[in-house]
Amino acid sequence: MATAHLDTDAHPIADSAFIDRCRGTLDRDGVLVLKGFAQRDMIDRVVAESAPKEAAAFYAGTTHNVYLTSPDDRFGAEHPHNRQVVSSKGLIADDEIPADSPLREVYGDKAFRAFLCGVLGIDQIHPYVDTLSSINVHFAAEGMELGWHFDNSSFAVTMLLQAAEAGARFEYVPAVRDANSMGYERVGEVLDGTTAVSTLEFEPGDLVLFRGRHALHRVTPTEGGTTRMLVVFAYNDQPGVALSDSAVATFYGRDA
Ligand SMILES: O=C(O)CCC(=O)C(=O)O
Ligand SMILES: [Fe+2]
Repeated sequence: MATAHLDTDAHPIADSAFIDRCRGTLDRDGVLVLKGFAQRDMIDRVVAESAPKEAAAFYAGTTHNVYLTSPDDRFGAEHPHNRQVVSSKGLIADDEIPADSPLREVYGDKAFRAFLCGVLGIDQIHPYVDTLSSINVHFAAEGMELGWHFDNSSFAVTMLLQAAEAGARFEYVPAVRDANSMGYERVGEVLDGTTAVSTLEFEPGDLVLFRGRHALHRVTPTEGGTTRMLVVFAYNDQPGVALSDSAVATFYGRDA
């Protein structure tokens, strides 16, 4: 039985035919959007509990390459491996999410997790064992953005909480990179703005599953005075995974 926060009439997450359809879409497109997945009152409540934490969010204020790795000094600064992009958005970590938040109910819900396993084609799904990574709320106030990047994880599960008035477009280019190729040529074209990019449309309450390890993606700067807010539900397909000390410092600005 899934939590009452989800619209399981529109999205019967325990129904195997529904799961198969979702999995087919994700396999084909690298992305799945389930419109109106969360009930409106849940989103309102989570926005109300999160908004006061925006000012205390962590804003890394650094640039990064699209691979989220250190520069490679075999290449120059203008090489696609080393070109730097800006990510200025902020976030709060799992330990800043209230114990009674509906986000915890959804994140931990057995039926929801079983649904994710089915759609992602994995046998197991586990939270992070550190106290920071599992549920994060991201904030992008006016002018803030998330620069072009590939994800480290093979899948991401997100839900928009509050949309910006304008801007804050999720743009992506599928299959830029694969297990054999870093995709330098395409990365260079995307960074130069000389190739077409797709925009993924989603609204508050929509569930988004995205395979971002090979798809280059970004969120353009927020326009207008309404902060874009998004929750990231982070899981692993293995038990016992924790962030490294250096990742804790980079992503959350904390000492381990
Ligand atoms: O903000 C979003 O919609 C995407 C976030 C994202 O790509 C990430 O956290 O890696
Ligand atoms: Fe990403």
